[in-house]
Amino acid sequence: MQWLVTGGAGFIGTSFIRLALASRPNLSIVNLDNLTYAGHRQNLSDLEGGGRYQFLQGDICDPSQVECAVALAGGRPAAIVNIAAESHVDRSIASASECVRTNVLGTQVLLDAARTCSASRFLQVSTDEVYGSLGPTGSFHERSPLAPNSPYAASKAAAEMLVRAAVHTHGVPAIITRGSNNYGPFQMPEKLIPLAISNAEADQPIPLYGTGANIRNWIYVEDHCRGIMAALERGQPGEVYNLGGPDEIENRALLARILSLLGKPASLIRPVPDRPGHDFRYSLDSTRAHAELGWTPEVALAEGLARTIAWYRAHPAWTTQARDSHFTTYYRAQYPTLHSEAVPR
Ligand code: NAD
Ligand code: TDX
Repeated sequence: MQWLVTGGAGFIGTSFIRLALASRPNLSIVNLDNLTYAGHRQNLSDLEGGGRYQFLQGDICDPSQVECAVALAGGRPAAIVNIAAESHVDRSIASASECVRTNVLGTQVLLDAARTCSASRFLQVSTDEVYGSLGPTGSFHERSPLAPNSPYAASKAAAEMLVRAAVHTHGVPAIITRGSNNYGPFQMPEKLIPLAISNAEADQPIPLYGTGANIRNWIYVEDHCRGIMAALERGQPGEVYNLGGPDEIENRALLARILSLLGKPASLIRPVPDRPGHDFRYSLDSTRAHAELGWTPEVALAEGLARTIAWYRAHPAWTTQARDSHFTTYYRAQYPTLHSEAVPR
């Protein structure tokens, strides 16, 4: 059995490919990834040459490169799993065009390919951000209205609409999963948890947007990947499944916890201007995935944070190459008030 996975050199894609190959002995995977700043081929380089994993550098927006990937995956892959995206809300606020190109056009190109090659399944990895923002109570369920607030969230919602249209019009057997905030190994230090860990380890200030009262629903990346597998293998085409983590926490409390685990002072937390349009709270009701897919997240925040910190401590070279000169340019522009204080390495 062959699958085509996109974005496998990124954070979630790396974890997904490892999990899928480890748990399905007859599976082989082609990973199509164009290696943006967020893609790291070396994450999976130990799998190359082993006969079950092939890396192809290519753009999901380019139909001919997608065609090559489909051919490499045997011409009719059992599944196309679209994990590739421009995934960072702050970058989408600074400039939306790349996000729209990859997340919207790229999804359509892949849907066209799925239709042409008659792939048995198409899975679109989406996000809780398509629902917009919650107040202090309640949770989003799959029938909640979509009300995306950032350019990133809007591009992911647009991609979902194209998936829906492909199912409805062309009968593409596509499934959508909506995951909550992921954390774990291999996450780019532009995102809150790895940014906090890597800055704190270097005794550098950690930016906290606004009051820090915003709440996120955290899921350990391997739990999310098990959910994607469950939806792919047991989900119904045309359906949507929420994959929410077990814990919700305010950003300021999360940073305090991370600093305490690292043995670093809370004084490293530095309030910075709020993110424009900052969603207050996300919370997913995953009853459907529990009932219909038999999926439930297993890693609580305390355990997941301990594992994540241990991973970053064991892989300083990975963080150093992720925080390259491109990252430093981004960091200076994103946090001008912190930059005058220090530029973390
Ligand atoms: P990431 O930024 O770490 O990785 C994205 C990967 O996609 C990179 O390897 C990059 O090189 C690749 N890519 C980008 N543009 C491409 C293109 N045009 N062609 C081919 N490859 C391209 O992202 P992530 O955090 O691993 O997120 C993966 C997916 O999961 C995204 O679709 C995202 O919307 C979704 N998601 C993420 C989270 C989260 O908390 N990180 C939560 C829910 C859903
Ligand atoms: O420096 C920061 N300071 C800060 O307070 C950063 C980078 C973030 N934050 C806040 C903003 C959010 O409330 O922390 C929270 C988490 O921020 P991010 O890590 O940027 O994640 P978020 O914006 O919630 O989006 C993530 O979850 C949903 C992923 O990046 C998306 O790809 C996914 O779809």
